[in-house]
Amino acid sequence: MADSDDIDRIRSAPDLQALEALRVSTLGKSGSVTARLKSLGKMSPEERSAEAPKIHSLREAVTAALAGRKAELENAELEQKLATERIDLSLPAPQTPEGSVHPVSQVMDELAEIFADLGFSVAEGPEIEEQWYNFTALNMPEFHPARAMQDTFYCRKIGGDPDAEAHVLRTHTSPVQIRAMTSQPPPLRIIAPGRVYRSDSDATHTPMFHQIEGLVIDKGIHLGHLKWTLETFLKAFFERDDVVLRMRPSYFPFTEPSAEVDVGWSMEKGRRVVGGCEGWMEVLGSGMVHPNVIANCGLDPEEWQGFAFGTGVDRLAMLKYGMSDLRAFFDGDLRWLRHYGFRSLDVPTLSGGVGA
Ligand code: 2NL
Repeated sequence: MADSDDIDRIRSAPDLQALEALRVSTLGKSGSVTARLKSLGKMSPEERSAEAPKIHSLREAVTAALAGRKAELENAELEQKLATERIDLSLPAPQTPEGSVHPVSQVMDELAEIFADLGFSVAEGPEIEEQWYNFTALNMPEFHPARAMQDTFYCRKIGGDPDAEAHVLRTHTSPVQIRAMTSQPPPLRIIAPGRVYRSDSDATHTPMFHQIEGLVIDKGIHLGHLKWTLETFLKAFFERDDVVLRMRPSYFPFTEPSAEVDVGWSMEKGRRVVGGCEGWMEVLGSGMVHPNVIANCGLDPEEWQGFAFGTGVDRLAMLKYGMSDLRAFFDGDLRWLRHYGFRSLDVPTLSGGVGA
């Protein structure tokens, strides 16, 4: 016969298994509570109306006690698990596929670090750019050859105003610097690394590549500042003190005077490396910011001067880490990435290069 003893036993069931046994022995097919419910059928109507409420409330009490104890025991089990199953975060991680840092990202980090030491901050801007920032402000008038359709990707907003001037995929990172010059007061020392786009594709050109440009705007800036900055940068980047620079007069619409910068190379162990001067190779374009550009940004060129330079990050990566094919940079070939990639937790120190 089920009674309050059953309820006491349920409340003190030591574990879920014992509790299940008690459920079967009370509410199960041949359980004690079930037996009492069945006995109602054999009772006289008077007896039944006296007994039925007691038996039903007993069944309810047993059911509630079972559910209550079950919740208690399950909670205790969880607490126990939480207390014992701790993860030791200092153990080595399980073997998982490991990615690598692309040489372009690595070189951009190295460049940011070198120029941070020289007091430059990193500036960013949109890759879909207005023509004014990409061309006009940079002293490239409407019919300048660099604006020709074959070099520039033009784009329009779908559903946008068809009469509005088209945007372009930025063809260099200079518009980032124009944005900096028009949005913050001088003096300015910034580098602008990032993706740029030109409609050009062959063995040595990809339609997307990476550029880094630098810009200084201050009072009394001259070519000497430019040459010292580039020499200091190239020595740090190639990790050699014997980096020799040669500046050749050149032309860019946004600088006057303009200079192309060559570095000396020499043969070491059958390979051409930067340093010494057995020959020259071009690494940078540079110059004094054109007075028109300074004026276009709302500054007085009599008061403010500056220098600027630009180069291809992909080419710098190839030179430093000895890759020969530009196209492999953007193939996403895992074997190439494993070979030339950098460990994700490697700090971009300057000691991992071929010059080390
Ligand atoms: C190259 C040459 C260069 C600049 C970029 C620049 C930017 C502003 C004003 C004036 Cl906002 N100049 N940038 C100047 C000279 C050369 O890049 O060969 N790039 C791959």
